[in-house]
Amino acid sequence: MSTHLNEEQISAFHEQGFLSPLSLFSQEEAATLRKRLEAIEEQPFDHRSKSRFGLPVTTQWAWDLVHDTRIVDPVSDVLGPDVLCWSMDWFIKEPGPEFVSYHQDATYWGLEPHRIATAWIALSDAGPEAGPMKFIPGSHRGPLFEQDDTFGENNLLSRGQVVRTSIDETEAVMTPLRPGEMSLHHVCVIHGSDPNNTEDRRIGMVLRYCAADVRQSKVAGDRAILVKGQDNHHHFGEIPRPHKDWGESELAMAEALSITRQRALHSKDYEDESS
Ligand SMILES: O=C(O)CCC(=O)C(=O)O
Repeated sequence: MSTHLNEEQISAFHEQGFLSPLSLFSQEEAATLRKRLEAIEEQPFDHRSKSRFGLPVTTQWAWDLVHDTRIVDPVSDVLGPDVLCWSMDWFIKEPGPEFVSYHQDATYWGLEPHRIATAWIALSDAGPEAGPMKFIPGSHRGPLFEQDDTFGENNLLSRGQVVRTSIDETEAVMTPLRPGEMSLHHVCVIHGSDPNNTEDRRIGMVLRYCAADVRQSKVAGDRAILVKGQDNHHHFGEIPRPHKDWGESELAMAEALSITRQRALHSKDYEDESS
């Protein structure tokens, strides 16, 4: 069954800056992916376990997963025919006070132009009580705001980034998802999420995709995976399909990429250290 978006959905994405919910995986598939993640979390805290972010670099199943046409087809409907997967992130919100402050992704990733979309995939219940994503519709068409680093204790963002503008909470649209469903959002849309008031963890597997003409403006050495069409721009180094799960060269590439990304995402911290 095709998971391509129809014209109405494509227009809604461009108009609102997000689209939700989209059916993706069966409950069983979502449960299998959750088990894979939780098995990795149980490993000793060495570079293998730290690298759940690098899974598409280190494991064949994750490299294949980011190519899944059920994800990539709708993404290419909004980004165009040539698509790269830039990253796999995880937003895991345990029951309790953790939250995500309102922010715009484009401000700190260093990727330009902003032909970038995130596929946020629920591997557990992300219903209204679990603190699902919430978006300010149309905000991706407005300015990119300065962000303050609050380093809030329960903020899931590494620096507790908050957009420096007033948000009218009545405008926010909450996007609850069932396990196996996904939302798409534009890299410039203002978004955040509230605490998880359920008894289960809320697990978001978060895949970031960009059009092939996007470049990394902050650091050299960034990499991405071509998942559809052609890359005639070569702005990113290639990430080949792993020959072996957790092989030495695969782990070395993931480790090097993780350092590159830390430099890009936390460049202010790096500047502070070297000054
Ligand atoms: O999972 C969340 O609540 C926030 C996720 C997020 O900020 C993102 O995917 O860009």
